[in-house]
Amino acid sequence: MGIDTRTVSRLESLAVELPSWAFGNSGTRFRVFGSPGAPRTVREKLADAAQVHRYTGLAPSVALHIPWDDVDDFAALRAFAEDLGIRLGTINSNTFQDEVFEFGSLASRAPAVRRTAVDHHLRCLEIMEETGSRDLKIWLADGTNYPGQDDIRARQDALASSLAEIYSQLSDDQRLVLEYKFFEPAFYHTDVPDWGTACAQVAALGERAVVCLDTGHHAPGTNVEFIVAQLLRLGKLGSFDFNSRFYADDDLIVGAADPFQLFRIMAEVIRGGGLDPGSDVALMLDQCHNVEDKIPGQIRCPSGVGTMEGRTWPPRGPPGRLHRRGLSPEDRR
Ligand SMILES: [Mn+2]
Repeated sequence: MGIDTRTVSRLESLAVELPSWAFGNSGTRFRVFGSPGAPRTVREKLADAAQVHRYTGLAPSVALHIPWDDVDDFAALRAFAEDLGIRLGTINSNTFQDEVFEFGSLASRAPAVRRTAVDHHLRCLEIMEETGSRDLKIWLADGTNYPGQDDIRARQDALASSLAEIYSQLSDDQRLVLEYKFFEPAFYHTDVPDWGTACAQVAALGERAVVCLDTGHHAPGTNVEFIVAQLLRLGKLGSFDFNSRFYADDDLIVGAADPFQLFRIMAEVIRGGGLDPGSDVALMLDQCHNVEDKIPGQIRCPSGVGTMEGRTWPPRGPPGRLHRRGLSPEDRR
């Protein structure tokens, strides 16, 4: 089967957003390991991301995480990024590390907690005006650990009213993107556990509210490409967070665990028009590079997605320390 010209033009316009947090020091839930040259500031993260784009031509934008990437002057940060040949992309909110959110944020039934969580998102919308970002991405750690710990139905109503207030403040060219994950950190119920719940919540908001599908956020054995097909069919597939997993939310390099799954997913994206000119489906990486170097790790991914029309696996990219780790004591520093 030959590659037709439409495929070539699709590949030419392919763009995969990088997450700023993939460049910083990372680790497991037990320890964060430092690596030499890890960026200390958001500007250094942007410089690393620009390096990935320089090598691949596929990663022209960077997603920011608030408050991790908060700065005093976002207009200056935007200019800094543009000088590097990239732009600022999706703004990711964070309501999972502050004391006040111990028992939930947007889905909390405590009005004061919900107020704080909604205000954080309104601050993110202000930032988006300065960064020129289109998407506000929301992933919530909200949930419970035990049956009866809280009213799971009332929490859906609380979530709906929180999202409605945030959505009402979007400008015409902005989108609210709701990301689901089936468990963790909550282990009994999660307030946005699956595509159906995310879809029901955003459908109630309006056209500019869509779903983010993180490829690592499903139960083992889930047919992810079916979800892709269904969300595209409903006009609700807003964006991807690409990564891969063997067990749970492993955040490994996309396609590493099951390259053929990535092929099946991209086949449905293409069949559903998700890569057509003017499509609104945003592709992003959401990975954690713990054993591989971070810049080469990111370089491997966009090129991996870009070569899934059946050519090369593993994708080509500058070699990292992937195969040298553990051999030399210096590598352990
Ligand atoms: Mn994600």
